[in-house]
Amino acid sequence: MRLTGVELRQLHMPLVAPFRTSFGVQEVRGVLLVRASSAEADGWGECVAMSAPVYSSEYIDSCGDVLRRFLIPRVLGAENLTAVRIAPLLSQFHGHRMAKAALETAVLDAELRAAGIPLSRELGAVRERVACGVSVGITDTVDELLDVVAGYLDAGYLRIKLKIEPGWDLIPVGAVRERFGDDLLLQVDANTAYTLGDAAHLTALDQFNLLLIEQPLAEEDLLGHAQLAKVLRTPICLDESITSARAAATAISLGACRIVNIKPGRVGGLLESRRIHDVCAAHGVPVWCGGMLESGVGRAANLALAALPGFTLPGDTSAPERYYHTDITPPFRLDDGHLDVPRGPGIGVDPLPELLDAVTVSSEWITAP
Ligand code: OSB
Ligand code: MG
Repeated sequence: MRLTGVELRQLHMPLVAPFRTSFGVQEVRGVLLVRASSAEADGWGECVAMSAPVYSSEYIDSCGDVLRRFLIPRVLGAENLTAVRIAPLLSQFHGHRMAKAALETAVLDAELRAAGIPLSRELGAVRERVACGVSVGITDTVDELLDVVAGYLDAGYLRIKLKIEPGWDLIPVGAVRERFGDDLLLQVDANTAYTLGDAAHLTALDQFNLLLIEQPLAEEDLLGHAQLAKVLRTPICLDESITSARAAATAISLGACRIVNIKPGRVGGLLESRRIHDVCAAHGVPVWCGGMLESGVGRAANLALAALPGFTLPGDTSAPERYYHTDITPPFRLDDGHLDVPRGPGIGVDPLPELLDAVTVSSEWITAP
């Protein structure tokens, strides 16, 4: 395949409700979509970076800049381009994994569409539908949290993840456990809001029989997580810290985590995600598919990944209406707590032009000189 051009499209998608985490409140999802165009087919990739560098160091405009200046020009010139060649072609450029992931996914989608192969099959999926959980933001009151959780359980979600931070942890988590009972699959996500000095406080979470606590400490603090793991009964799951298969191997050997959240955007793409899946499987470490409030384009790719055999825990692959009044693709429907893995070639869904245009704030094409 030879790329004829790449489109960078910025979207503005209002969320159905503000989403509050330990790193801030989000009311609108800015989305950067990448379209890779070739004579055979076009492909789509969603960049998961947010508007500000509050989850990781990347943000939408940094991704747009590095894609425009460095990543796309390198890939546009290449003959016989395939998705597996993207990472080696871009290895000279350090970091910027979310930007690289979006470009790799767009090229992989174009390549698979041209060949008529579904992404799930290409990755090695073993399931046709995926068990779904939902990530619940911090609310103003515990009563409000209980109502929100009740609504998601009514909708059929199989697992609840509560966002926590210092001052919003033992009381809300205890209230949810008490109200919904011991059988509820419940976990928490701190998004790096604690320090090792909070270890004694965090051990009080052990009484709630959580599936896991996600990323209590800083992204770089693998040793801290290993220390914390010695005093916590609740398994530690890493999100922000797992930036590559190498990072996953290091974290597992240090004893920093017993479970891994895989987000293709954070780790540089679907191919690296599969390597992380394989490293974890080899160590007997369960994985689950995280989310970044994706539109239908990113969600479709996440569902294909989540269908791999090592994804044994329900992920944050929620249905579109949990995020948006209108998505840009035909909506995935939650059925008995599951979403179907798309079956069509590539990511298996197409953005609908009218819906896409309605939320587009800018578009630019980068073409070979
Ligand atoms: O830490 O998993 C996270 C959303 C944005 C950034 C980071 C995270 C999240 C979520 C929601 O928890 C995941 C989703 O439902 O897409
Ligand atoms: Mg997380």
